[in-house]
Amino acid sequence: MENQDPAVVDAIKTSGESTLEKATAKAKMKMDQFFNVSLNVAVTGVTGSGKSSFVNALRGLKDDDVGAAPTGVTETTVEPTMYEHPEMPNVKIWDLPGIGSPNFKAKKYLKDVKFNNYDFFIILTSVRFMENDIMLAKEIRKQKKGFYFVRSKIDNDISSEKKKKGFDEQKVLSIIREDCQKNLKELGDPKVFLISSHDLEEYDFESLQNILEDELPEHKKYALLQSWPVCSAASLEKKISMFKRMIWAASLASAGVAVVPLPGLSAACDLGIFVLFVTRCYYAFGLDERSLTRLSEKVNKPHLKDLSKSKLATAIREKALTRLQVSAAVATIATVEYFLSLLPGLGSVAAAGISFATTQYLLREGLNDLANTAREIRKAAGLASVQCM
Ligand SMILES: Nc1nc2c(ncn2[C@@H]2O[C@H](COP(=O)(O)OP(=O)(O)O)[C@@H](O)[C@H]2O)c(=O)[nH]1
Ligand SMILES: [Mg+2]
Repeated sequence: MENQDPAVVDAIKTSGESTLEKATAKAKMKMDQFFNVSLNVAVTGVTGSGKSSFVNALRGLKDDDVGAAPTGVTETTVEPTMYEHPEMPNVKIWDLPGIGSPNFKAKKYLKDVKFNNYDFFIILTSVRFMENDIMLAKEIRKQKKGFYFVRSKIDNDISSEKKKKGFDEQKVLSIIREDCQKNLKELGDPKVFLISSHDLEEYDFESLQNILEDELPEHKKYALLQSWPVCSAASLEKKISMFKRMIWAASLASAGVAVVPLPGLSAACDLGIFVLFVTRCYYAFGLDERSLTRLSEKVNKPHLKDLSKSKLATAIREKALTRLQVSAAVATIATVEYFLSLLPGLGSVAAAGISFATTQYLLREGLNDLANTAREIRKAAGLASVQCM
């Protein structure tokens, strides 16, 4: 170990393993999970409760975007419809059939939709929860799966209440919350999240994200945090911290130091991991064209997306890597040298021969550059910010 690059020794320590070989194997396994673990979210509720709109919102899409789930249509299907996250095919949101029929049988419904395929259920209502919602929740619990109650279309409630004298938003929200919770007592008073699919920055979407993060197993949490839209300054910072915590693994997995562990010697570097890592940051931080356009529209600042001075973000946008799984990234290694040349302080580095320390430096620089760009854009948008961590 004494001969080794101090950066490598540090990474081994962080991995909790005793040797470079073991640390590298663990890093590769971690990165594989980080990029590819599946997350299947089931969205259910009566017809018209806002399921399809919520599915779109979770995928960062507006209802009229290409590839969005059709909304405002009467459901005729009895099969769940699967919608992949646009950039992360490992994350799937399922639009389940409506549960409104008078002779609804929760057990049969769950069997028909193959409940075991989902990590958790979201039960939506746009009014209040009814007998069928409660029956379904009980049955989901029996099957040892998680469920979360969401009261949708809160923006509608707020805008109609706003017209009344003495309007108090917090009061309106607590009345809705209590009204919904009243019906759920027999389930042990589960929390109800008030949400507008048209504006995830408002109301309880962030709390829902926080609860899910607390309750999901670690690797599923990675998929959630990478794929779900940024809904607040704190949610952006959480995403940034998650990527930071992965740097040791991304560096070890891509540097290939196990093959050539001596300092100063170049190693075969799997730059596919580097490209995938920074591209995932780019999408997770909302720096892609679609997210920026949406943000511009929301705050009515059309030039927001021109504000990004990050060359790395621009390069990723130009090379537009989508369908981000490991195999997709590996195919684009040819673009890597171009990315590398954009990062400061490197000069020209042969893409296939850089040291562990350089790989780590590149990942850190790339991550910080994209994180700061995302923070600046939020600031320019006039959205709340938090102290940089
Ligand atoms: N204002 C507002 N309208 C919503 C929201 N969610 C859904 N809608 C509208 O409610 C209607 C029914 O929504 P949809 O997603 O098709 O419901 P589904 O039948 O449960 O899939 C559509 O016209 C949507 O545009 C929301 O959060 N806010
Ligand atoms: Mg629908």
